[in-house]
Amino acid sequence: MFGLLDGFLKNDSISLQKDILHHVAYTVARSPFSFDDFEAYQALAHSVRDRLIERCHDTQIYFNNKDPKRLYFLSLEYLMGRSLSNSVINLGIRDQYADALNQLGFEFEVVAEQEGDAALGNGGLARLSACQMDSLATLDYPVWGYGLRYQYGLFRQVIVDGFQHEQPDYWLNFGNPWEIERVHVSYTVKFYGTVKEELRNGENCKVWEPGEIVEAVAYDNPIPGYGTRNTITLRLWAAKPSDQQDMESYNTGDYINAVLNRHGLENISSILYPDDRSYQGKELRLKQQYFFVSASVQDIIRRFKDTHSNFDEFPEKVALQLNDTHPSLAIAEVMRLLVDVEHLGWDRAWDMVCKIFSFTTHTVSREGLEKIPVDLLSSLLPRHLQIIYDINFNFMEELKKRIGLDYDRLSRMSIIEEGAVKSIRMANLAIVCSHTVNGVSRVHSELLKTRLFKDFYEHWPHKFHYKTNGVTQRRWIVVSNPGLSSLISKWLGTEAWIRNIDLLTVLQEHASDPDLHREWKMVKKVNKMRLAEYIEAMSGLKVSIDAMFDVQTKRIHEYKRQLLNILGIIHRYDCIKNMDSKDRKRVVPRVCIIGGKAAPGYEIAKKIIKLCYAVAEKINDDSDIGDLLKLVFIPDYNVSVAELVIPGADLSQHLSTAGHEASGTGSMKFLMNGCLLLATEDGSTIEIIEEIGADNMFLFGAKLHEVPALREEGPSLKVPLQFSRVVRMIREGHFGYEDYFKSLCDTIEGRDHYLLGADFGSYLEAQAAADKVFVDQEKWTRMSILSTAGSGRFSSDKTIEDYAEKTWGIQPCRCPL
Ligand code: 26V
Repeated sequence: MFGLLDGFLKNDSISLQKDILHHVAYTVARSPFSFDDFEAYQALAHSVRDRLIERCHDTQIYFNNKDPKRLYFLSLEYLMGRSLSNSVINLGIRDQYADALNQLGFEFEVVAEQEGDAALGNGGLARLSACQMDSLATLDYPVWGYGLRYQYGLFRQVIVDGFQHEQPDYWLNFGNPWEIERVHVSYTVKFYGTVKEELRNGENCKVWEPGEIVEAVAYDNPIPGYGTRNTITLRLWAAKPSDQQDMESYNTGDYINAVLNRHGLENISSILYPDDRSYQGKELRLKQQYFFVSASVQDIIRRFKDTHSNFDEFPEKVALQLNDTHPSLAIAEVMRLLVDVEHLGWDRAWDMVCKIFSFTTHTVSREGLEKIPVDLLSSLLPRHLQIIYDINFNFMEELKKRIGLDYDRLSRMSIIEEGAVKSIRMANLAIVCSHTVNGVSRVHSELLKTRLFKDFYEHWPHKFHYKTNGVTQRRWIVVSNPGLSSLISKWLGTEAWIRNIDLLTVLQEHASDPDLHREWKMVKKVNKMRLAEYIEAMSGLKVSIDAMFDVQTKRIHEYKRQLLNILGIIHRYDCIKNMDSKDRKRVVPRVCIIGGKAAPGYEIAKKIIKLCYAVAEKINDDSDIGDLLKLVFIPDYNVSVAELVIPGADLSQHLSTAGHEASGTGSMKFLMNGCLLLATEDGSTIEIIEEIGADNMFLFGAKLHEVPALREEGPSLKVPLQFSRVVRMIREGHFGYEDYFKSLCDTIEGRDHYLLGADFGSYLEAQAAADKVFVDQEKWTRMSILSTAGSGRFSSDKTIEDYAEKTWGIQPCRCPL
């Protein structure tokens, strides 16, 4: 049948116009003679969707015929942002669509602006998953992504009087043309109940009789690769009431209550947890994790069994990637299905588990490691608790043989943590059962070996690998910075860098070419104008595009030290105020831009946002200061706002206290866009230095090995006078709200765990160095070109090739064009 349709969807501008009008009339149900921008977006999206479906289908048929080893990427979070521009660019038909829309009286950019963000994740980990999916598709790997279809994405940040308020993001309100509902792809997921032992065929079997059953329904989101027909699938699960669950209630005649009771079950996939710091042992969160994992594993086993009559080849055909510990229950679920349902026997199942799982951790600190209270697991998933106990028992026995009765070590490595609240250490479970463990930058991977998982590294050195995160140049240059994209293609004489990022280094040869400089500065100027317009529309503040646009956008965390940035801005303000008019002429004008969300329960982070507003109000209203300094907080920072902000930045700040940022991927996006970095030597910055050289950026702050001694000194540490002065200004009410900000000041003048005082001096020096270079525009532009030219190592294409070869053992499987 599909053969008949082959070639049916044409991509010339006339066919696309017809197609859009067809969708206006029959999908959106509006008159093709009169529709607005949003309706045009809907019709356009459906037209693109048709093409995605075609390719998705071909890709799956091809994969099924070839039956390669597949990767299954398990992540509880994906920050996809918008899909329209990315899809048409990857499909290679953006210009044709732009033409078609033009003919219909619409502008592509305006129509694309109608789309809302898909924000099914918190921050770094979630956006990384999205970048990696783009690379996996582009590089033709046979992959399925799995996740949860939250009905409410990450909260919308609304600022009222400088305070953050959270509003629900009911993103499905306006429909979602990018997903395909698969009503027939569904699995039952069980919760609660008891485990009984039964004798079957002379063998003792565990039978789990659940107390609750929920249905998981698949929603497929096509992910098109660039320059390939391959389009892979991100399958997200939604919870629906299960008919099985209600049978009994219906039979007892309580029809009304039986129907009403169904609704609660949908809540499992309803809300994304917005705190990316602490695990609170919440039952709903655990339910979400298991729900998503169980449906995914059932789907994976079903797909394998479609083409295999036994499990002999399972480890050769299946790789399961754990994106942090959140999906680690997949380990116990695979064991349960293989042992209890497929009756493979424990040893054989265990052997397979050890061959298929790999684990990436995105966390630096011990406090950031996920733990599940045993009591909770025992009530929600009694059979899985047994399985985890059994895995741990075997592991402990094996360990004793190797290290003897070193009880301290045994208890540190145990999957079970004894203590006031007996818990499962999910990272230990993931390490014990995975063949490969990695961090997300080199220094992070080293820290895992020397600190966080030292015992495990000593036991299994071969399991520990090193990976560096990356971001996709398709989204972060081609989609978000079309001006720069064309410029790069022009100077390289090819668009091949969009698939082969190594080519970017050719820009180095032109780094001093005055023609390139002129064009490069022009692109930046246009991007800054776009950003300035956004700032004015959003806040009413007019900013000068001749000023240096200095940006810090990321989740608000104490360790990311937005507070250090604000203190630096207060210092700058204070200096300008005290200058005479002659000196003021030498000041480099700045527009300081800060953006990011604070977790709803994170009081200090919320105070930092309020402080930013308070300081901004003072500075921006001060006629004495004019264009020399402006401060603006961009509310509701998300993927599409990032696409606007990053290309317009001159300087970006990455200020984490050394040893706290596992990697950091924002810096890579800024780097690709020719933005200079002001940063500490932490996470991926260390590798960025290796690529572009320390003299191409502004580095400051304590290094990793210096941090412990500085912390040791505590409040007795000598801090610069300027630091005490700016903190005093806050305390004394220069920006109002002195009572509210008192605790903020206390944290940095007390224990100062994140070393703001210790790093303040060198931070100001780095800022001064940035000012100095900005005056020398030729030097600045050269550094900017070299930043882009050196960003190739941080393409997620590189990361994915590395994982494919060294961790997953998968090969490209390219669907013929
Ligand atoms: C933790 C929690 C805990 C409570 C429930 C919700 C939730 C969601 C996520 C997390 C873990 C967040 C970890 C994370 O995003 N890490 C970041 O990962 C980036 C990609 O590897 C990396 O660049 C950042 O340095 C790292 O902080």
